[in-house]
Amino acid sequence: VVKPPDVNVLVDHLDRLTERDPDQPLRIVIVDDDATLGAYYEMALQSAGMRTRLVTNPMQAMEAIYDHNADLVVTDLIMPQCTGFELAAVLRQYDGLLALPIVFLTADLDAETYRSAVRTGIDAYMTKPVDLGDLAETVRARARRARQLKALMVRDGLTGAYNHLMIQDLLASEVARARREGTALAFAMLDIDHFKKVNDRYGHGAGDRVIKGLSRLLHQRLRRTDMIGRYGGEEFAIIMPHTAPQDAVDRLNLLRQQFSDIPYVHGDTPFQVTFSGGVAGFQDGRDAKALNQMADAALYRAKNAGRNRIEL
Ligand code: GH3
Ligand code: MG
Ligand code: MG
Ligand code: MG
Repeated sequence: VVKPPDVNVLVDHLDRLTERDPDQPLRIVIVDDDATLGAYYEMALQSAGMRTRLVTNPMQAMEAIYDHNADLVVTDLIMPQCTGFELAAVLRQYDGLLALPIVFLTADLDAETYRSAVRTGIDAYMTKPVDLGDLAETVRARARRARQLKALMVRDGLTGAYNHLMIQDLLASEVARARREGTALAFAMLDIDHFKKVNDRYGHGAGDRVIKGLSRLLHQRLRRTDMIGRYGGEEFAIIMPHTAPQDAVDRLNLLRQQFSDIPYVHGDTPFQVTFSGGVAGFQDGRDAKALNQMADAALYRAKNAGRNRIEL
C-alpha cells in the first residue's frame, strides 16, 4: 500500500541522521486525517522547539518521513485510507526505520487494541484528548534516544568508523549520485601490513591500538565529506566524493607516510606499522560492486608489489 523508498533514499536518511550535531531540532512527522487536530499537535511540538511536518493521508507518511528526515512519527489510529496499525506494520519492515519511534494517538483504549498496538511495534500510546505537555515530553524523550541509537547502529564500536553494512550502503548511494551529477568519486580499500605479526609479537591490545590509531589518523586527515568505514578486522574502506582517482592516491600516500611515522611502543619496545591501499575511480558503467572488486584487486597488487604502497 505505502510505497517503499529506494535504497539510496534510505541511506541518505541514515547518513543525515548521524550528522555530527546532535543538538539540531528534532524532526517529527504527524499523521492525522483531521487537519485541525494535526495543526494543534504541530503547534505544541513546535513551541517545544521541534520541526514538524503534517500529513493528513497516511499513504503519504513514508515519503514525509524520508523527506523530512524524521526522528519520530506521531500517528492517529483511525483514518480512512489505512489504520495507524497498518502504517506502523509497513514502517517496521524497513531496517532503516527500526529505530524510528512511533507514537499512537487514539480515542480508543480497550485491552485488545492496546495489545495489538504493542505487537505492531509502537513505542508509546496516548489517549485523546491528549495533554499537549505530555505529548511534547514523550515525543522529545523518545526522539532524542532514537537519534542516539541510530548513530550507534551504523558505527563500529572499536573505532567509531562506519560499519561494513553502512559503508556499502553509502558507496551505493555515492555511486548513484556521481552518475546522476556527473561528478568524480574515488573508493579505496586499506589493509594493515603484516598485522598478524603485530598481534603475535605485541598482543591483541597493541593490535587494537594500531587499528584505532589508523582510524583516528583517517578521521583527522581526510575531508569531512569523505566517508570512512571499518570493512573488516584491520581493513578500512574510504569513499571520497568529488575526488579523481589519482588525487585519492596522492592523498592516501601522504597518510601512508604519516601512519608509518607513528611511534608505537609495547613496553620498552618501539615498533612501526604500515598499510597498503587499493584505489578505484568511478566512471560510467561501474557500480558499487565493480568499485569494490577493482579496489580489492589494486590492494592485492599493492601487497604483491611489496606492501606499504597505494595502487590504482
Ligand atoms: P597482510 O600484509 O598480507 O595483510 O598480512 P596480515 O598479517 O595483515 O594478514 P591479514 O590481513 O590476513 O590478517 C589480518 C589479521 O588481523 C588476522 C586477525 O588475527 C587480525 N585481526 C582482525 N581483527 C582484529 C581486531 O579487531 N583486533 C586485533 N588486535 N586483531 C585483529
Ligand atoms: Mg482519525
Ligand atoms: Mg586483512
Ligand atoms: Mg593485513
